[in-house]
Amino acid sequence: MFTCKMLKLSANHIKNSCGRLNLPAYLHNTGPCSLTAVPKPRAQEYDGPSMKTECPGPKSKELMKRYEKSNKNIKHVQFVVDLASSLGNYVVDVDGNRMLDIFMQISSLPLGYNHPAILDAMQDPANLVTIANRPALGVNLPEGYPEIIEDILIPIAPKGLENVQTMMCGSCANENAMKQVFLWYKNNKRGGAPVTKEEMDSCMVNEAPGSPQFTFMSFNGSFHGRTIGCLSLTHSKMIHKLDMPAMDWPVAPFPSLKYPLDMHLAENRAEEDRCLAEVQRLIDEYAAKGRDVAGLIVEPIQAEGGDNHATPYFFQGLRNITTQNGMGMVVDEVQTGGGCTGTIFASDQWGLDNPPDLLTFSKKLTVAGYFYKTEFSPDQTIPQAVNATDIKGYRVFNTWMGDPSKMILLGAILNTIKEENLLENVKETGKILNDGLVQLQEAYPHIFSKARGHGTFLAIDCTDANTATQISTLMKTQGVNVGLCGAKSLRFRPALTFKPFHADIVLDAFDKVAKKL
Ligand code: PSZ
Repeated sequence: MFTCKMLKLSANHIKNSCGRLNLPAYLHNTGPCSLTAVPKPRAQEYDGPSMKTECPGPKSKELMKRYEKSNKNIKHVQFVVDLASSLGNYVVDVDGNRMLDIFMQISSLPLGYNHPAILDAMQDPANLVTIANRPALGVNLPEGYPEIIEDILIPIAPKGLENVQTMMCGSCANENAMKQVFLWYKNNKRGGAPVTKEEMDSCMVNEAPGSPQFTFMSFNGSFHGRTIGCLSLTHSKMIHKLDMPAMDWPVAPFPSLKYPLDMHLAENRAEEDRCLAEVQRLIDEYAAKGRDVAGLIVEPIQAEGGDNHATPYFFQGLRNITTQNGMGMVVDEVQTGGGCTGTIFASDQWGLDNPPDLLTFSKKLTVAGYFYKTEFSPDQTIPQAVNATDIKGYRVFNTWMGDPSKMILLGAILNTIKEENLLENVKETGKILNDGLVQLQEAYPHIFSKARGHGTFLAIDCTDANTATQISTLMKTQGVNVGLCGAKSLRFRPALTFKPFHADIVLDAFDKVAKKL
């Protein structure tokens, strides 16, 4: 059954809301269905949410049980998606429930479901060979790949970060960005001295000096991934970390600001100064223990941790401190990147003269990886005066090192962002949604507070964790799929194609839910 459906999809047959299989929905305005034509973009979309059962419904529950026979790690699955029927901003589940999706696969679908530009790219015969043959990019570079990188990724590179390394996921990008900082840091310390035999021997048994006692700084409330290395940088929820060994690395306070930001300027400035002072104090404390802090990693907005904001002043401060202490600075734009804050990267809005050294991405950019300054390139940090064949290259490496087929998707996504003026749309719709959330918290101050964000990357706090969970469940009964983050926040992560009329549907649903509480 499953294979059959996937084949149908790859043959570009999308099952429309009537359950018929026919030509792609966006080519036909099929009368009896509740698909309405939207003049631009080409894609049609449903005319609103439609709930048929509770969510998860009986079919979802049955399929989840079946899946559990072969995978005992599914307690977090919320419902089973009918991908073929999902379209644009609407996710459809196997019970026929159609929800306006403002969580979008954990903030990772930039154009919503089955966008024609993506379907077209996937079925373009010119792309077939790239989709069919996944190369090991580190050893057998496919002809045409350098041009793909130059044409697609380099044009969105942040100023000053002229190199890019693709990877497989956000955690994988952060792991390798961190590695590049450690290599750079050690190279600077070595100052051209040759690698010693002791270093080469000791690294093989995880001991210093070959495995240095360097540390990496991160912030309270951060999320940078769940792999063993990244987990020591992650501090948003206990459940991510419980029972896992962790490195003794410094964890600095992230500013706890008052919202709206522009009404608490003096207090917020003092709080950011307090955190910056603590960053420097921790660097000194660790250095005194012989545990140099080689770099730090920070999210522009702490997303999983509860949409915690800091101002450009704070990030400028971090840039100054890292430069003064000879440290690398990594900005994690895995969740903030891809246009949802109104610019391709949120850090584009900081206006730093000296940009961060590395910037990681994944999610909405579909391809994962990081941009980096040339001085942080692994090939520039090869130690001198050792047998060159032992160390040359090969320091940041794995089997795939990315996925060219996903680059095709990214090309279609970036073209669409431009053609459909989606960054402007994000700003416009974001303002409407944010204004609506502010009105909501004024109308229901006992339930909602702290509406905040940039573009459509928005959040609002609820009274407590239980209320937040209850509201997200009730929102589903109204046909809106909204995500949670932090201790008691609801987060908005719609597609870039989310329009003002979608925002009205969401705000209306919130109003209905709030009245019920
Ligand atoms: O619970 C989880 O494991 C989740 S839920 C959402 C994420 C993880 N986000 C992934 C993420 C991120 O938001 C930031 C800022 N940095 C790194 C990551 C890790 O990316 P993936 O999941 O692709 O490894």
